[in-house]
Amino acid sequence: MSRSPRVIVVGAGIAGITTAHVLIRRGFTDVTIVEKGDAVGGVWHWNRYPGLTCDVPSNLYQFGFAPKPDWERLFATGPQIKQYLNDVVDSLGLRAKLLLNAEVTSAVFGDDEWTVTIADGRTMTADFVVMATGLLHHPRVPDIRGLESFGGPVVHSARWDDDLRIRGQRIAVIGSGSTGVQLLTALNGEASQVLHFARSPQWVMWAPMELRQPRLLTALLTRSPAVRSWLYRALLAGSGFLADVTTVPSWRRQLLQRFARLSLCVQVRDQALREQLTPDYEPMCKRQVLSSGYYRALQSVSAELITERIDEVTPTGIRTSDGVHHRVDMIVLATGFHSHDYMRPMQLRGRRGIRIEDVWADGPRAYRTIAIPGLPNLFTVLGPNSPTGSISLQYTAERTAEAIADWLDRFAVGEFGSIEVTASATDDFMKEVNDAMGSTVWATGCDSWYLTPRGDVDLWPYDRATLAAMLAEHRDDHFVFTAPRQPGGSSKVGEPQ
Ligand code: NA7
Repeated sequence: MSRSPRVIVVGAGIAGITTAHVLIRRGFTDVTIVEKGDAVGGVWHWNRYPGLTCDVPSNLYQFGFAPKPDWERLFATGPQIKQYLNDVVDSLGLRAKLLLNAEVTSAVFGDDEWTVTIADGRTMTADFVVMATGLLHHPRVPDIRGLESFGGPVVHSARWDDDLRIRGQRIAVIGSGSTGVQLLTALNGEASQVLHFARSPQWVMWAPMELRQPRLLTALLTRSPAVRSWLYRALLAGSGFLADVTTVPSWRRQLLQRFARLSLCVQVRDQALREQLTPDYEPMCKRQVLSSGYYRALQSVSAELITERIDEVTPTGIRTSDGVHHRVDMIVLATGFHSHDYMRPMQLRGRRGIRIEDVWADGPRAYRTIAIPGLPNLFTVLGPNSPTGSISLQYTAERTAEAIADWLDRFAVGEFGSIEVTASATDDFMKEVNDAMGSTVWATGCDSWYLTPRGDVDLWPYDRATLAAMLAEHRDDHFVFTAPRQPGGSSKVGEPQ
């Protein structure tokens, strides 16, 4: 018996685009990508604040199956990446598979199939659901007293409004992660004054973020597919350095950390300001911020650093805990995301009605980033413990999608009707991962968006080869299967543990 699986991919960001392409490449054409936004791109669609730049080199921040030879800059801007993702969707023919403006509100499993409901009430059924819903998706609006009383505009970085007036305004930027640093740098100069509220300053490592891609390189990459593929593989191999320094304590880690410290010392000569800007944790413990212009911008007359805690927002400004009232016309919240919500708040019900809130009562967990006990025929791409801080996302998504396609092959030839990872295999994996996390730089004592509410590091503590090997290895003993549906119902061949 052979059967072509019906697949719904939720999310049209990097993970969703990769999954849809890989599945179609592997011969599974009944794929629908369901996207809540009105365009593809995920974070690159939702984010469009001034200064938005990717902190991964452009020639690595691309799909292995869709290399772009003519990146304008070594580190691409948000609009350039958004354009690239749109171009890829068109060139790979994925547009026809897309359902935009379609927020999934629930997904319920029963009788070996998923019923997916869209916000407008439409329902769809599928044999498999792939959650490619991303991490940095739900803006975190801080609970600051009086915020709602502010008389001017308050905008979160991920919901930027292009009509906002910047010129001549006094603007408060709250938050000192990559976003706050990029915003402060970009707004400085155009605004009359930018106040950076950085309650915990971050290490800001110097990198040539504005450097243009050399014309010769563009010409070579355009003309020669061999050079293109060589460069991509070289960058992928080179990025192993990042996995190494973040996961293994070594002189290499110390060297890079020294460079982060040096970036501050060289660019900020004023002793008092330097002290104010010195974090109380190790470089790279949080997601490392890269910038070539932040420290310079901060030292200009139109910028000010405020490290005092915010006490309250008033109708005309922000009062800090030292009692000083800072008058501002506009407040920008660069306060990050609820990064561990993944596919929630959608209602997700698996086997026998089990809810994702119950499965994840102690925080997000998945087997090898890809499968969740209790949720048969559902896979996650860039799910919990994905290597967000160390390995190419595009590479990871492609390997994950290939693993999913391997299972779909077996479904298609009638080997099973449903597949579900066991709780014990997931527990063993989570224990292994959490043990390995101890030697990573992310566990050296700082608070970051990498940490789950329980304090676990939601990242990948191993190298790329281990990731590829774990995703490619299919252990039947880690899963339970039900037999393909027969006319008249499905027969169980195994019970989840
Ligand atoms: P991040 O890196 O999560 O940074 C959020 C920032 O907002 C961080 O500096 C927080 O300070 C600050 N924050 C959060 N709540 C408050 C309140 N209530 N008061 C003052 N400051 C606050 O988010 P980003 O958007 O910058 O970056 C996310 C990722 O996107 C980035 O790492 C790149 O991978 C791309 P805290 O550190 O908690 O003291």
